[in-house]
Amino acid sequence: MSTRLKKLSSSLKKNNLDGIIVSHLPDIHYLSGFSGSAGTLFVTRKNAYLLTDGRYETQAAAQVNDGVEVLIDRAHYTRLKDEKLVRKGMTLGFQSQYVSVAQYEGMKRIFKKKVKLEAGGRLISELTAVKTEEEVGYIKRAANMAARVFRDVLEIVKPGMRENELAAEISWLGRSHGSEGDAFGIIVASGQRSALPHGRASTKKLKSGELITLDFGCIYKGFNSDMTRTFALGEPGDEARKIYDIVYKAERVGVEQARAGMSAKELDAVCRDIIEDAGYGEAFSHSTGHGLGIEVHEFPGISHRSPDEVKLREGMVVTIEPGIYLPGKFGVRIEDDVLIENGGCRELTSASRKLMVV
Ligand SMILES: [Mn+2]
Repeated sequence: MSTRLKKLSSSLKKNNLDGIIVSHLPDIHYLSGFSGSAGTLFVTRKNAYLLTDGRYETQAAAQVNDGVEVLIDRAHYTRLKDEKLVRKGMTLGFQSQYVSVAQYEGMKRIFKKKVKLEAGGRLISELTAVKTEEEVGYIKRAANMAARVFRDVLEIVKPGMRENELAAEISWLGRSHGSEGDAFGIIVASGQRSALPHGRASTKKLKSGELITLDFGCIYKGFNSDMTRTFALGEPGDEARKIYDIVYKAERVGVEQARAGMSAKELDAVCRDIIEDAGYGEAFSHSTGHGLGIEVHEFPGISHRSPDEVKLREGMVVTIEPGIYLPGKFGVRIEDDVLIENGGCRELTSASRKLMVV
């Protein structure tokens, strides 16, 4: 068994589970090595089985890690029962946050009352949240690609270009620097659209004097980076500079303060307090950040709504991304990725975060 599977097995034991049914594809990839688009992974305290269909027979055999047995069958739960891998009296975890109602009803129908099903998704999200040195290296590499893309963008961006043309350039540049793809739908939000926290690139043309917010990420070995920069196309004016300074200060204080042992809620408050004290609390309408790794949004959320018991742990990679959005005017956000360490954090994003005027 791989180290990742061994860690999951020992947490099954701690949580009195005999096994766990993994349905979420990024988690299946992380745990088994299989990257296909259909599958179920069943992990017990000693073994792991990947169920997938005939389309993936060759790929699954080539990709799975040592100790994962591949079963080719379209009827995943029935096969688990028929092979007696799922047996009477077992207590099994499942990923309640990802399983559809139809899948859940299928599990109940096929396993009948013989098996007890418990929500166990937390076991996997806590496992993927803490990165190994090697995994941090992958995210760092993806973050470096994004930083290079940003430098390139500043060279080519000009008034008259459409937001979606710039998004296409970002995607192309990312891949040309080695990215496996876009980490998520690229955000290019210019002028008044920059007041939309999630303004996907549109057909709007960029104009001189506007602020432009870019939010995008690269992927290396399945691990994502996530970076936001707001820059100005020509002199943006005093109000924009003032708002930029507040967001910059909030982001920098967040990076200075982030460390293992602090709660996610405390880190959110460190950034939020700066923005509230400046009088823009209402204009910071989202949480401060999120875990980052095999998915762009992972456990833990860095939010004012995070439960007190969610603490930052050494080895977690999180984003810090405060913003201020003034509808009808403009918005500013700065986002960096950091590795949580004891006593502090290490920045993984290398792009300049001063206000760039191009
Ligand atoms: Mn983000």
